[in-house]
Amino acid sequence: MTYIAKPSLHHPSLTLNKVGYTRRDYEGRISTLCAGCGHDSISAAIIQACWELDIEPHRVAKLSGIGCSSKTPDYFLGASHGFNTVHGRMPSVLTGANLANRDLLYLGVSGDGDSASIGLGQFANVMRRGVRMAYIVENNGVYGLTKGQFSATADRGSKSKKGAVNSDSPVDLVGIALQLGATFVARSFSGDKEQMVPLIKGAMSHGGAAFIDIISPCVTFNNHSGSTKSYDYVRQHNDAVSRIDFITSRDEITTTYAPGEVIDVQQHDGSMLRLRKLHADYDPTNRNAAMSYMAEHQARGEVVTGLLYVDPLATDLHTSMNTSKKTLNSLCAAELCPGRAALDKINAGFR
Ligand SMILES: Cc1ncc(C[n+]2csc(CCOP(=O)(O)OP(=O)(O)O)c2C)c(N)n1
Ligand code: SF4
Ligand SMILES: [Mg+2]
Repeated sequence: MTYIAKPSLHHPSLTLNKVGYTRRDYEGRISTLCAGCGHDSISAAIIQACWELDIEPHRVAKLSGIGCSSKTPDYFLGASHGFNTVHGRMPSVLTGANLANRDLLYLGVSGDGDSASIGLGQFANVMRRGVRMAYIVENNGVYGLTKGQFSATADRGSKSKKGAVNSDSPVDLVGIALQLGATFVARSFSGDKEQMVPLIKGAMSHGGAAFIDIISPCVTFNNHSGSTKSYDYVRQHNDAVSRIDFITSRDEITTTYAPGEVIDVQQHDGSMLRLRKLHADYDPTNRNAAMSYMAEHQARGEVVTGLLYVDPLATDLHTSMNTSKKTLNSLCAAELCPGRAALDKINAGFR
């Protein structure tokens, strides 16, 4: 419960990362979510990823909308910047914050209702603009917080806990992100921490818009037979395209897999995504091939997980807008004012 404070004292033998923090320093308050909710497993993976990446907590800004999923930033990275926005409006607030301060690492956390229902327009625009961020949707196919109505990602024909059948076609956020130009697109499952942690590390080190759709079962309203977002369904239909390792530029890079089975993708910051292919025909650097692969496998009822697409040379909104390299609050008056001659020229252009 949030009113029970976690003890701030750490055991002196806890391991420190390279910037001097224990894993506990990346935790937040005690979760108020239902026991067994997939969202808590995602919070644990975010904590692990940020600790292993040696990120100083004050360098992260976590933003969310409204929903059980959007409550979770309270439960991790308690020493980071945070902003809980209006339902479905997290992407525009994140975009503004990012443009004002390009030095922070932006982590957007949202739900399928927040991003695919009310917030679909904002989701689409933040992806097509290439805002540098790691955007995670904790996808359970329902509005968990408001008691289990179908969300826009619920599959046609899937059943609610009370037996109602969903007759609408689902919104596929992975397909939209791929189509609109996101440069790192992945899908994972909250029950697979081994897959989630390197994906989150890769997304947080990526140079552009990184999106991870994480199927995250709602144990209270959407974990029955008839749901396609339940623990049992995803375990039975999960088809991983690759197993991923994340290697920071500081680590020694060694090859541990047999040649021919491994693809190394180096990101702009020097970090390496090492993919052990499970499907020989899968190429995560080909956007069109990724889109048709996803469509084919989805039609067979498979939930494809792993790193689906990455553009290692991705650039972001700052590059396309040619913005100042400095954060807005560090620009002085002389840098903000172009000078009398330049202003006269601009004014003359309006006459
Ligand atoms: C503008 C607005 N409309 C509706 C609501 C009611 N509401 C709160 S959370 C929510 C859905 C949340 O679903 P999702 O994003 O999937 O999160 P989950 O709880 O499933 O993690 C809705 C409809 C609201 N808070 N604000
Ligand atoms: S209602 Fe569902 S989504 Fe919300 S905390 Fe409970 S299990 Fe998680
Ligand atoms: Mg939901």
